[in-house]
Amino acid sequence: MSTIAPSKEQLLAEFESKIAAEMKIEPRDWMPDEYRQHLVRQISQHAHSEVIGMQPEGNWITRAPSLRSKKILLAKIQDEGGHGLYLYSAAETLGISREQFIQWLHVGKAKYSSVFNYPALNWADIGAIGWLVDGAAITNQVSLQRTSYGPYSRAMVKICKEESFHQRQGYEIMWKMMEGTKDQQQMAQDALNRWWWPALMMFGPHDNESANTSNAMKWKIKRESNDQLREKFINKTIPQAELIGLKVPDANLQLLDDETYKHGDIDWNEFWEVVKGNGPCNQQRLEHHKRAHDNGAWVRETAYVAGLNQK
Ligand code: BYC
Repeated sequence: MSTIAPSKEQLLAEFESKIAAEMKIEPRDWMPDEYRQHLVRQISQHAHSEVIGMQPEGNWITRAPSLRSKKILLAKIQDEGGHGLYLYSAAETLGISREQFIQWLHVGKAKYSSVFNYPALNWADIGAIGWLVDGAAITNQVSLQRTSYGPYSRAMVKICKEESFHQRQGYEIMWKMMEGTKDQQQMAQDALNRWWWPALMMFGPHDNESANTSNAMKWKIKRESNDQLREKFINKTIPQAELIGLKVPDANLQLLDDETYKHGDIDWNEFWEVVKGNGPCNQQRLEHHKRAHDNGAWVRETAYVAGLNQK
């Protein structure tokens, strides 16, 4: 008995009906090339962000002000490395090797979040990163738990559980500093001033400038747009700042009748310069990653040989 292979039209119709029915697309399912490429780009960039994001914080492990804060920071940074690994694994299910993803990062073909190209100058910055950068990341990732690609969605569920601890770690640092001396309060305010706008930029360009959003929404890769997520983050973070006596550095902020905020203009020139590689730490972050990757070659080779021996 001969079986007739389904046509591309039939496969596409089946794919679209799964998306419409809120079913997850799994690695062995047929998917359009554009859907696969979109996911390869987004998930690998997300993985790179987690791993490069370890650098600004890693710098402060040896200078944490107490053993308690050092242990918490170590655990947090280790979590970020783990998030990178879940995400590389999810991206590899799309048929591209981890080596390839890393190579694309090293030659500048793959991006990572702009926010990690800013320096962490003092301990208050560790508070601001946890509170604002992880806070922004969670807002996005909670939404991505419902993404249509199964492995990405499942990675997000696990990551979100850990990220909420990270956000609290950062907020606790800011809150303690605001209960401290005038100098400590000033340090916390200064860190908020420097990290607020880069945190808002993490959500990407406004919806009308976002080249990838239309396909991402059609395929339910993204469930909410860049602006919707940014607004959510702003509306929940401003009351947190006010509660501990911090002032969000936006002279044009307006509280609207429905208790939401209208924010001032974001400096998109700065954003695109950082994305293009001209931020304060782009070069340093990438060089550090390349050096660590080269220094770790023997570990990968040993693990590979050990893996072959087991076969
Ligand atoms: N930075 O069409 P758009 C963490 C690019 S780590 C750099 O709106 P899309 C943590 C964008 O890629 C977790 N580039 O894109 C770790 C596109 O260029 P390409 C961080 C950006 O994909 C350690 C172009 O601009 N979270 O939590 O629809 C310590 C046009 O944008 C950025 C993630 O990685 C940016 N901020 O939406 C602490 C989230 N924004 O690729 C914490 C995963 C935009 O066409 N990613 N671009 O050349 C996403 O959710 C989406 O990709 C984005 C952008 C919302 C970022």
